[in-house]
Amino acid sequence: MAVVGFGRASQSIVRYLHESGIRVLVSDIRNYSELSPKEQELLDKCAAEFEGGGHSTGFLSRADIVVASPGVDHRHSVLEKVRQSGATVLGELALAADKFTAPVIGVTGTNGKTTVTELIGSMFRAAGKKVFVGGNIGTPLGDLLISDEKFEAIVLELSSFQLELCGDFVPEVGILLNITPDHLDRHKTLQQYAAAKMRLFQGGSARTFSVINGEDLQCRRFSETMKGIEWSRFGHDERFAATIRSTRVELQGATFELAGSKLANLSGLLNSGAALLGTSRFGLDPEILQRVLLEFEPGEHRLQRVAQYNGVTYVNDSKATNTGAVINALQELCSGAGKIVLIAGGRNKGDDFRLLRDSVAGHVKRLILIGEASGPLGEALGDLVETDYPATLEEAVQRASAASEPGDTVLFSPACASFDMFNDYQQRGTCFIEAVHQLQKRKPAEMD
Ligand code: UMA
Repeated sequence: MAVVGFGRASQSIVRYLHESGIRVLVSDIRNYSELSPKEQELLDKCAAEFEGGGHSTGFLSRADIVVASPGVDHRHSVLEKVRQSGATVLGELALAADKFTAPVIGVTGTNGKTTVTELIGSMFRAAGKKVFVGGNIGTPLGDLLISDEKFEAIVLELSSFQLELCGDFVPEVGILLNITPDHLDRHKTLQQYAAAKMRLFQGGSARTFSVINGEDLQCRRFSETMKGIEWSRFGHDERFAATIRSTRVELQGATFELAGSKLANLSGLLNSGAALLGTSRFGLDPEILQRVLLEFEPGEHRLQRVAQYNGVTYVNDSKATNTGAVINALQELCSGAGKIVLIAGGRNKGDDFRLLRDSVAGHVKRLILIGEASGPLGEALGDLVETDYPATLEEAVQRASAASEPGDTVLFSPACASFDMFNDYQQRGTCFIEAVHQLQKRKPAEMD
């Protein structure tokens, strides 16, 4: 077998294949000298051969099966040629499809999937069940294949990249949270992006309990194209299986109150509805579920309130890497027209930034744009409000501070990937937080 791309997901797969006694070839665009000492050690131990500095048909077509990392586009010309030479190209989900020993709950959607995956994991844990939580969330699927633990449930956050090469993977429960444009640099069209997400339900409702956001426009549109599936919906409509009323979620005769919790906002309520519906077949105690919902702490870098400084609130939303997430953020924070200074930008993933026009016009008083996408963002939105183009995120925070007044919010919600200036969205968010704390040091001020 061969593995293309030697990142976190594939390193775990390489370890698994080696432990299974399979001879594995590894190909990566990085050279051996560019790998970290830990990666080199793993490669030396587990891989039979390494091809660095790019992928070649000659090297890869020596394998019968080629496993592509999620970040490697399977339409890559070399992979096309490898297919033509008779090899099978698949992703980690396809490799794992017949190896799951516990029910799998797959969670996908453009935004909110990490929160829902974490929430469901917390529900199982609180109910005393041994649960594996992994996938796109960070713990690679290969770790599950290597593990000796006897899990009672498996919760996987699944990206469109993982799903488009998922082979015969069919989960017991599939959850689709929403669809807005993302990763169009790779998928090219919204249809193709949605088609990848919809593969979660390829087993049909006889095999997969199919949970979907009943009020998301694109979810409705694309679910209608899949004939014969009985959808279980969550949303505000009382005919849905899980219904949101004010700060409550109701399903199967039980009511879950979210008031006072970190989930008591629009996306939190929808995410809770999805998690409750997705776990409804496992007989978890409603009292335990209620407690989990009230105590749940969403992860960092998602609408994270960093500080209040001179009456201005600073919010880190570095995980917002697409326009849909930024629209949500502006809607959640909606503190009145023109009260938000928005810092955005980074690496463009093919998004149409004009989708932000209504939200920016409705809520934003100043735009501060950074990174590779600052030009396209400025072209799409610059006529709506005054716009600045600082060179760094630190400078962006200083300009945002100067442009805001008491009662305003400075929101860092990039609408872009982080890789032009940072290693990942976590490092980018941490940089924003540090820059906000630096403001304190520049002038004496009061923090809450
Ligand atoms: N590489 C190649 N050839 C290429 C492209 C990349 O060799 O054409 C190599 C790089 O040199 C590097 C490796 O591939 O060595 C990177 O692999 P990868 O991009 O698949 O990333 P991993 O480190 O394996 O992380 C992946 C997911 N990354 C992507 O899908 C891009 C991680 O999701 C996931 O947490 C991890 O597996 C564990 O399962 C991150 C992500 O950004 C969070 N996901 C996207 C998102 O959420 O929007 C989908």
